[in-house]
Amino acid sequence: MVVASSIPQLSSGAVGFPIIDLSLDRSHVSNLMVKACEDFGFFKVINHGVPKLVIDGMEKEGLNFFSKTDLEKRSVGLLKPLGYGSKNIGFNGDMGDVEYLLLHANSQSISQASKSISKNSAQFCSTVNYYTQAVKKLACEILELIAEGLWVHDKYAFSRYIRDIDSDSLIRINYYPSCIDSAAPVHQSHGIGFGEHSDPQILTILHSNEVGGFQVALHDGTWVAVPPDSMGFNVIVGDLMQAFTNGRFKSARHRALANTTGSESRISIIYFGAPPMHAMVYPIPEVVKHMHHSLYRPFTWDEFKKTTYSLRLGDQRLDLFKVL
Ligand code: GA4
Repeated sequence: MVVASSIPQLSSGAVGFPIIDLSLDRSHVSNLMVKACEDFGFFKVINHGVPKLVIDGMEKEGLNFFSKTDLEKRSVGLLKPLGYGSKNIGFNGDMGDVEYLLLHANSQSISQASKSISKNSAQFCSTVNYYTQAVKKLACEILELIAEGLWVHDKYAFSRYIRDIDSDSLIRINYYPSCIDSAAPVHQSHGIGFGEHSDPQILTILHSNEVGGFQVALHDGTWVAVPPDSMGFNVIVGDLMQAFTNGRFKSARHRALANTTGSESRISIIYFGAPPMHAMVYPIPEVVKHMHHSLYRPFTWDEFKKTTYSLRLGDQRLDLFKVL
């Protein structure tokens, strides 16, 4: 079978990120995913099977919402932490030049939220549901491929958490206004759209339009720009995946720069795959076996999420769960 991944050299000479073609041989793809998770905690998938129509529809609903007046957008409510937000990220003083909609990824919550988000709430609701279902399916496929690549006996060891009816997965639309539309002077936003952080969940699936600004840090801390590609999805290892794999995978630190030069707005749509609140998280025995001891103590997602929200965006929250 043809090689399913490439690690392109960037013109600067820096290493680019793996691109994994999901239409190719399954066992090869699963090995490449494990390698990408180990080396970068990040990769891009192409030929992912999510219809363009579904992505375009979601993006259109997002742009439609963000083009509304401040008053209209605020009427959605800042549901702490779900709902509409502008500039404030979390509760501890983090800020960025970004507007966002943050929703629970289950159809009941989407339907409820739709009523205050769009005049055509039925259409908004079905568009967001279609997108969420398609991306959740992709996330499950990726998690099952990773389980296979890790030789974990139970192929559903990770995906069962986000397949669970009570999964706490989220869907987020981030809107980074063009410098022309941005209300914040550049000196105020410090050039940051969404500051450096790792995602606390299991796995993140990020789509963006053709506007750049997204960056991922290598393990040595070097920041690398991810070229925008509206045909692909970016896959980001979250903190819980780092815990499940006993640190064999590291959650990828990433950030979005504010749009300081371009005349186009950047929009990204992000699915965060998370377990139910009371699910226990601990390093899986098959991985620990090769490493002799667990790096992290068992904890619930509820406990981890509470810790996450008590800290700053860029904090290394998983360190607090290490076995001493
Ligand atoms: C980062 C990943 C998701 O966007 C998010 C974010 C959450 C928020 O914006 O409300 C957090 C951030 C994220 C991590 C640290 C805390 C919580 C803002 C913040 C300062 C929805 C999530 O789950 O964690």
